[in-house]
Parts: sequence; structure tokens; C-alpha cells
Amino acid sequence: MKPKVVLTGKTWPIPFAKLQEHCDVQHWEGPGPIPRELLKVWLEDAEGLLSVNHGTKVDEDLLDAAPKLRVIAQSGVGYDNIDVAACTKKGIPFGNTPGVLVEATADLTFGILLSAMRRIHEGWGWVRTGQWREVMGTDLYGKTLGIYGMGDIGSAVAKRAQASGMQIIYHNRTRKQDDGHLGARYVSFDGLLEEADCIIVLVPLSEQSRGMFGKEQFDRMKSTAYFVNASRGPVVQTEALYDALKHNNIAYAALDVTDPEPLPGDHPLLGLSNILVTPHIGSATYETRNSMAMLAVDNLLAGLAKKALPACVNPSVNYI
Ligand code: 8YV
Repeated sequence: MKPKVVLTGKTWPIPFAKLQEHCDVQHWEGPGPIPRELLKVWLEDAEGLLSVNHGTKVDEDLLDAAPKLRVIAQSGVGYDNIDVAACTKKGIPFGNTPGVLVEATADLTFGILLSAMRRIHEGWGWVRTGQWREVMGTDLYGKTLGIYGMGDIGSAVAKRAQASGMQIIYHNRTRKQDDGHLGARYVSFDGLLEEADCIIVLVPLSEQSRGMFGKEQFDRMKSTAYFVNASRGPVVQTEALYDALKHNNIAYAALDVTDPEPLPGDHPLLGLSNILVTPHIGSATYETRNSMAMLAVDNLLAGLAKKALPACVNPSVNYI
């Protein structure tokens, strides 16, 4: 008898085939996210939950409806939607997908910074409307990039920035022991805001980081600053960002994540000329999403076999 698992959305053929080989899969295929009450019903007899994005809130209330649940896996590195403490309390290991999405996410993050500074998207916008119009941007070379959240993705972005001749400063809750190899200089949060020509936010969403960028922070930035968010939308107070852009207190913003998300088509941010928004595509490449899906399946199958998850967020309950 194959263990029953619930899959909350779209996955990829090869990882899905591997999952189906070992499990009886109850698959939500949309449209939209699975309704919470239906998920609770499906979880009544499920031994595994495979979440395909950070849209499904997994908390004690949901876990109470899943008495047989032995493992949770999610395709993605961020897991602000998962109450890990509740999983640990229930003895349920939770696996995410770090590592496999670092380069793709760093490419996109640096790519939207580059596009913003050189107005690449604006230039294409003119050309596609039949207007061969020169758009002026600003050099990356010689500018100071401030990375808030110098983790694996932040380090990969720093390498790209260094190749473009940028100076790197960064702020973390704790200074990295090995930042020397990046030529990166550790600064205070306020120091980063004041010194950086470009600021890239790559911190996980937590109660500490929620709303971290508000009016005070944007006021501290240079009026020529470029602001990039590729972490989670709620790290930024959207209204404060709008005001900073509207009044040119900062020069430009490039966002791969927003709050709310998806951003409604009539949102005020979209009426501004000094902004670029992409629809949360940091890890959205065929290669990377397949790797993420496969690692998520491997986490799930390991848990069902009561073996150690390859990427476990709560090792105290991992099947070591
Ligand atoms: C996507 C992400 O949201 O990994 C994350 O935390 O935000 C992005 O990779 C996720 O991969 C959706 O499946």
C-alpha cells in the first residue's frame, strides 16, 4: 500500500513520476491555491504534504487536521508560510530546497538591477512601439552595492556585481566569517542605507524583517539610490516605497516580489515611471524549478521512509 501524499499544485514531469512511483498522490491542479478547508479534508489520511510554493499556510490548525502526517516538503527556499515550531512540536520534519536555486535567483536579482540602471526594459518598450529612442541610464562600474541579507544568494549576487566593477558592502544580523573572499565590507544597517548607490534586499521574511523598509529607511537612502527587493514583499512597506519613488527620494526600484502579491493591475506602483516589477520569477527557469521539485520529492520520500531529509529545516526531528 503506497502512502498517501497531498500535492498542492503544479510540479514537473520527472519529479512527479518519481513521486507517483512511490506514493498515492492526491493532486490539486488549481485553479489558484487549494482552498484551506479542502486541504484539511485531503490531509485527514495523508502521510506526506508536498507544497509547491509559499502560498499554503502550514500552521498548528492545519497540522491538527492531519493526524497521520509524517513529513512536509516545499519547493522553495523561503518558508515564512510554514510554522516550523508547530511542525517540530508534532515531530514532523520539514524540508525546503536551498542551494539548487541560488544561481538562477542571483541572475534574476542582478538582472533586474542591471535593467533598472541601464533602462533596458524602457528601451525595449520604446522600440516595440516603433520609436527608436535612446534612454539614458547610469553606470554600474564604480558604484557601491549594499546587500541586506548576505546569504548564499547574496554572495552569488555579490560575485556578479564585482564582475561589473561594483564595490560591495553588506549587512546581516551576524557578520559572515568569510566575507573577505568577496571583498565585501560589513557595515551597520543605517550605514548601508546611507552609503549604498544600490540596495538589494535578500533577507527571509520574519517577524523581525517584516516592514523593515519604511519611510525612515527610504529617507536615509541617497536620492540617486536604486532599490531592489528579491526576498519577500512584506519586508517592504509598500506605501512608503511608493511615496519614496513618487517624490524621487530614491531614483528607481526593481521588484521581483511585492506586497500584495500578485500585484493588482491597478496598483499605484504600476503608475510610476521609475519602477520595474517582475512576477516573482527569481527561481523560474526550467533547470532550477526541476531541480527544486526533485529535491522536494526527495525530502518527502526520505521522510516517508523515516530516513534523514536531504534538506531539513528542523533537524531536531529529522530521521537521523
Ligand atoms: C518561488 C521563492 O517562490 O524559493 C523561494 O522561496 O520565493 C521562489 O523560488 C518558489 O520557488 C515557488 O515555487
